[in-house]
Amino acid sequence: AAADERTRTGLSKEALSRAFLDNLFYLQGRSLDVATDNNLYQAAAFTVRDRLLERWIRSAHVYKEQNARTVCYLSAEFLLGPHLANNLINLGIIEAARAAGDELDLDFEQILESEEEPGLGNGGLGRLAACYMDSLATTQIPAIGYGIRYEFGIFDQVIVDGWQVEKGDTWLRNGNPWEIPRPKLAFPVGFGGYSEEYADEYGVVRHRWRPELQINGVAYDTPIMGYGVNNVNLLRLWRSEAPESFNFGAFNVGDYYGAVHAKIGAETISKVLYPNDEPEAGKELRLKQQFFFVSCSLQDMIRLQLRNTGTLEHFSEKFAVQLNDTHPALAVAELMRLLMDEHLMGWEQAWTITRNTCHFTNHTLLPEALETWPVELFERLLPRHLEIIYAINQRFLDEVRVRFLNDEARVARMSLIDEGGGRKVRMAHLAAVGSRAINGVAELHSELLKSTVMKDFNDLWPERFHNVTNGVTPRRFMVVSNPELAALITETCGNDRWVSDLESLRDLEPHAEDHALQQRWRAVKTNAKRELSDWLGARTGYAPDPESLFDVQAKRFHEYKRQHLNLLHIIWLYEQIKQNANTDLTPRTFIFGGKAAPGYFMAKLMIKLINAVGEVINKDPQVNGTLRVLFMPDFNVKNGQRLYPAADLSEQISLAGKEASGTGNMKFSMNGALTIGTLDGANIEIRDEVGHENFFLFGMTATEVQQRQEAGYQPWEYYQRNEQLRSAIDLIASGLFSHGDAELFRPLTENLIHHDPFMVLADFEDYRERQQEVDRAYRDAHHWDRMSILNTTRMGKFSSDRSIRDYAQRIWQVEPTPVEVHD
Ligand code: 26Q
Repeated sequence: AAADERTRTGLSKEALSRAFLDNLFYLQGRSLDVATDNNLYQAAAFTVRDRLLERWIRSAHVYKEQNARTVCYLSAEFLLGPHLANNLINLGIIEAARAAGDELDLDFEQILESEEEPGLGNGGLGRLAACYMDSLATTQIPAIGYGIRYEFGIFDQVIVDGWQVEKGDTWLRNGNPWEIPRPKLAFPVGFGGYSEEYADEYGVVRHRWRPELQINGVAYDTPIMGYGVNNVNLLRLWRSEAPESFNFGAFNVGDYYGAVHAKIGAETISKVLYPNDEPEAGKELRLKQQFFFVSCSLQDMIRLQLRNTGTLEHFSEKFAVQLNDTHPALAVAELMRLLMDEHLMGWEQAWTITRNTCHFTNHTLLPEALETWPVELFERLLPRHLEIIYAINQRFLDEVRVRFLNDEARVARMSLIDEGGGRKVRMAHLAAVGSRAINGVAELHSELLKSTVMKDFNDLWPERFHNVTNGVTPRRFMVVSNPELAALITETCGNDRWVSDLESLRDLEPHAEDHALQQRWRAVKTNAKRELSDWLGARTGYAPDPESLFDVQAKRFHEYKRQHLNLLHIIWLYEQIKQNANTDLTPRTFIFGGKAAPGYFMAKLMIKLINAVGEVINKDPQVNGTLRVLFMPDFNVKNGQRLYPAADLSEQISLAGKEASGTGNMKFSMNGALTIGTLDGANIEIRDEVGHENFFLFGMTATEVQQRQEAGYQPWEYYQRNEQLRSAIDLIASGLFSHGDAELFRPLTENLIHHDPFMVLADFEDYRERQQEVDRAYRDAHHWDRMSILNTTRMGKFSSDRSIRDYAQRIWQVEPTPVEVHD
């Protein structure tokens, strides 16, 4: 017991409560009676952090001793969400902490609520990186996440008059108790200047880069705790700063304002996260950000390797770099430069190391989302890297010419440089050429990757292509967000093994028929719906009926995700009610959530239309509560955690072939929502796992989509032929939802009728029919509950633990390194 009494490490209720009061007093300068919510939160966070630190040091020590290969996950985004509850769960002390809070008469939930979430990502890709950090620690794989410490993360969304308005995110304003700044751990990063040749002491011709400008990247470390293990991994985010010397230099020549200006320029690099889907995404600052964090991260890895072994010869045996999309693809060129120019290695050896170190994950097939950068910009910002890219390209294209004789068209297609209309560097090609393995994020996506955007590469190197289906962490998305469901599952299983072995939920399957369990399952769901209803009521003025079917679509706004398909169906239902007051409908609450990129006009118009339709329907006495349409403002990790437990139906309705995987689909299903969805991304695999009879399928397949497109798709024909579809579109165009303004939504309706690039009209009828089946199915409570239970129990495959084990075995060739903690 004595060991457990230690103030900074003890896990008992008493130790926690003593540590909490200590931290409140000595770190916040407050006693309980005058503490603010933020004081209480900070004290709690430091109490938990203290307990992570000893395990963290221990892990670092064991990893070094065992000399294990370290996975370095390079990502421009980590969408972490709140830490406190998650760390309490992973440490296994949430109950002790709650009890300590109760004894001090504190509102535990309120303290958890006070945390500002680090929103350092846009959506799926950033959240995936965060789930993978959790699973890497939980599966005991030594790993470092490398990224950017954005001062401003993804914007906060507020809705004003139905429109999205962006507010700056100020997550750091109250300080961040989870990070540890490492001011001494900093690396210089160059920009601009020129590249020169010189002869070394042996007369060997070498290259060096003379940058015009240097800035510093400073490390900020956040410990990432595994669940039920002592492993703690590292998330190392870089903040940009002006080097001290730079300022003094300017002072000496008397250019005070010049020095201040340079300082601001340097600090701008890590200032703000770029939203995706921006029309002008090819911004210079974005390329600077990418190079900045890639260079710092590789320099850090090289430092570690030299410290541990004194040589870089075995670098690729000690580090596996995973490139999260092309955002860190510059790693290929920068690792080559560091090895050759800074560490004097020859080309062949450097190339072998680079190729054995890097691995590349692709997250999209949308042509407009494939990154390219103007050669001119490269020349100006990264002249030496452009040289290296040219040299890689030359060798690579020679290889292509040998394999495919007299096929210059293929050579042009595969080149790292797009020569058509303004020369551009193709980042996906750079990543592919420099990587040992290339993977997509769901079966269908990986197949399409091989047959479309990466076809030529698959012809050349088929053995490099893999699929690793995405997953999400059941810790955050079940245990943290849905504690009542977690408790019911644990009680029914007789243990909580499922939390780190999600496949074991299959043991519950026989209970799906059990009426007593079904009833408790439904009660848990209804409670979650009631909580969400209260929350929405306080924020939007409408508190939906928890007995109604909660139908939820929550994800970034994009035309390919087809929020407007959902909306057309709602309008169609509304018309049914208007035409016949006795229409027999299951009461439904439609809930939307999601942000639109600030410059994406259509996406913002879709948000406005949802709010406009909601305003009319929710106020119409004839609807009489049967239909409700709500928009949850500011969908982020925290708000998602309120949504997933409360959903009955999950909308996964993207046009087949467009959604690489989706991960929200998994979060909903784990929490017992049924899915209405297309055969797209991971939906296909989810349906195969949960059983076709427990999934509402509609729409064209990816192959049918392609055929229809090739045959010349005419949305106008659907509009003319389908009277109900036409009247729904016409209702929008009439101005009914815009106070008579027939112009407001015209860009949307005209686009649907005449272009409809994501084939909303083609899939409408099938979608409507499947929604009718949903309506009927919900009336049979026993049957619905059974399907709901089976959706949860069959989700084992979609734990990110499984994804990480796939990467570990098939891509990285790494083994778990358990960490013991001794008192
Ligand atoms: C690129 C250039 C300039 C500025 C921004 C960007 C940028 C930033 C973020 C481009 C794309 C993203 C994010 C993409 C993303 O989230 N993709 C999603 O990844 C998920 C995880 O694999 C998949 O489940 C989704 O299907 C996919 O859309």
